[in-house]
Amino acid sequence: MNERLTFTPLGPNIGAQVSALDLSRPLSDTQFEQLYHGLLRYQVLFLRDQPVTPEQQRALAIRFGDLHIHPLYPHAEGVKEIIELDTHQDNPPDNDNWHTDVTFIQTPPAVAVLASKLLPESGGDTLWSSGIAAYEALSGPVKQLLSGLQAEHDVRKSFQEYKYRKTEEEHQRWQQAVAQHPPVQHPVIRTHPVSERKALFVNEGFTTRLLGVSDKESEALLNFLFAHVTRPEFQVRWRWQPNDVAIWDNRVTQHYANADYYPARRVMHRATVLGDKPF
Ligand SMILES: O=C(O)CCC(=O)C(=O)O
Ligand SMILES: [Fe+2]
Repeated sequence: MNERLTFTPLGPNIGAQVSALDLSRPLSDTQFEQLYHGLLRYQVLFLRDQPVTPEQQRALAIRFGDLHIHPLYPHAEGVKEIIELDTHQDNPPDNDNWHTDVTFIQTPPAVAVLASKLLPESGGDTLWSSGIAAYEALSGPVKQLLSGLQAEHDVRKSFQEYKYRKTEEEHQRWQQAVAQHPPVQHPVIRTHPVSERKALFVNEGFTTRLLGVSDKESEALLNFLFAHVTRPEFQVRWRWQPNDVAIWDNRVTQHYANADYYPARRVMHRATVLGDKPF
């Protein structure tokens, strides 16, 4: 059997479409190796026509490592490792900012697998930006300055209290999540543990401040970096069709879920693979 996967790059810096793979079946070791290699190289991979069940999505994601269970997002029925992002009239999206998933924990996710289940007629694209390309585009002196810095990441920056007051139970869940997730510190520039490539690792979603500098310096530098990662040169934009799957390397990318379709409904399923402590 021919097990060669085909990767079609979607741009020079980030993104490739993968063909000749059926994600509903267990991947062979050869297939998984090629997929993982492709992920390291392209940072985000896209596959069309993959109507995976939550169980199949979990089985695929777990090949990459242990799965994270989100403290706040609801999960797909019967599968607690699959987040259900169901945005509608009473639940507006909250991923419409540039972020890297779950950087508010000591070991942020290495990989995420996202499947489109129900889409608006148009809109709802997702954009990814390469932290590697963003880092490489910086000048030498700025790279050097940032390389010595640590940043604080806080769950409360994206999951703001006012949004979690619909019921007493919801508010309690929020309070518990916050109590269990005190702010953490990560390097501003991280090194990929496998490819050893360097990437910018601050994100507007969760990064609150740079440590060891003044508040004004922190604010100015972070604002520059948050704007820098949004440059189209570092990005790929995906127009979803039903049953697409995106797999991204969450160690070196950030993404933005475009919220231009509201109040139409959009349903996505995400599996999140735990990673290592960034260095
Ligand atoms: O719904 C999307 O397109 C992406 C949502 C998101 O930020 C995520 O799944 O991590
Ligand atoms: Fe996300």
